[in-house]
Amino acid sequence: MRLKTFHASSMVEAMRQVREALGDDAIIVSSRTENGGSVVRLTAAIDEDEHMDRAAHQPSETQKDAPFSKPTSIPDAGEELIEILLRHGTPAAVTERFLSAAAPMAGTENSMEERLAAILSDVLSFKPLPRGPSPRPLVFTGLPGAGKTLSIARFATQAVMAGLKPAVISADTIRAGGTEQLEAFTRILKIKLMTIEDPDALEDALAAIPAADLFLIDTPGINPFNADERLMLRKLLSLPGCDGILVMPGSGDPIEAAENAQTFLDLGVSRIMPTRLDISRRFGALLAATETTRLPLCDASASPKVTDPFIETTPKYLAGLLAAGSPLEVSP
Ligand SMILES: Nc1nc2c(ncn2[C@@H]2O[C@H](COP(=O)(O)OP(=O)(O)OP(=O)(O)O)[C@@H](O)[C@H]2O)c(=O)[nH]1
Ligand SMILES: [Mg+2]
Repeated sequence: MRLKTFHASSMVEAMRQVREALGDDAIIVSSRTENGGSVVRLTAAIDEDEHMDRAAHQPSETQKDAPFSKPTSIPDAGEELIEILLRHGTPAAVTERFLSAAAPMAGTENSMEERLAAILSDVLSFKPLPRGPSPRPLVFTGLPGAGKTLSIARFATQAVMAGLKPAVISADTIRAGGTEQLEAFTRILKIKLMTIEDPDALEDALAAIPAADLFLIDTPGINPFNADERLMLRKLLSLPGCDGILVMPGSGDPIEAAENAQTFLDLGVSRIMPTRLDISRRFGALLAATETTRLPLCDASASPKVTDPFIETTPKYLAGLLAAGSPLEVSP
């Protein structure tokens, strides 16, 4: 699989260049406009080497003459990387960023997985959850059903097992059953669950907690297209010193995941926690969301069981996940 990028003054012209250079079998992997809409940029992929070789050695008359024609061929070393990223449905713009980071590693003896880990550590950032006491309240946010409540219950369980005293507050008091679900866990852990009816009450609720090592705050699932819900979350995340975590399933539509992550970044989150890795096989959404927002990745969830620990998301783990396509085949 090879990728090639074309610049032209119109979509018709760009498509003509793609067909001429790569043939009718080329697949368009992305299109966007640049320079305020005056330049169309198309990235196309082709499986057959001979098309690329022909294009590389014999640039067409159109490519030579067109003012915006600027084909970019991907070095051979990047092919395996492109295949992995395409398999995960990674958007072309994100793929290109990975390829740029891969360029200095071309020709090294390292395995694909080692190179991928180096690229991931270059392009993305990683910031695990606190392992000990932390005064910064952690606010778990995300779309409905993302895994916020389970992650809080898991974190509280791990904290109690480590001899820490977590405080848990739920702001999910509107939805029927929102607090009851969390209370079922806190009761077992002998933690008193506090609830708040509106975002303004959060600061007072925290001040009322006598002593705790960790402060975990559950929030209702947010519809990113609903202004009232966004405002409610913005208020919660305006709590001084808090750390907002975007809890996000690792798979899904990559473009939508990136757009949603950007909305949550604008609302004030500062990390992404991937969930549902055990029931996902294509992780382009995770790559797109983290690369687009530059938000660091924290620990991941790969199980519906509260007693199963989080997995520390490291470049090595993520590289294994992308290469294997399954978290079950990768050790943290
Ligand atoms: N298999 C699997 N299931 C998960 C994982 N994380 C969460 N779940 C399940 O997903 C469902 C939703 O999880 P919740 O923790 O209730 O999600 P939430 O974000 O709190 O949902 P709302 O409060 O309704 O917005 C539950 O059935 C969880 O058991 C995971 O990593 N793997
Ligand atoms: Mg919940």
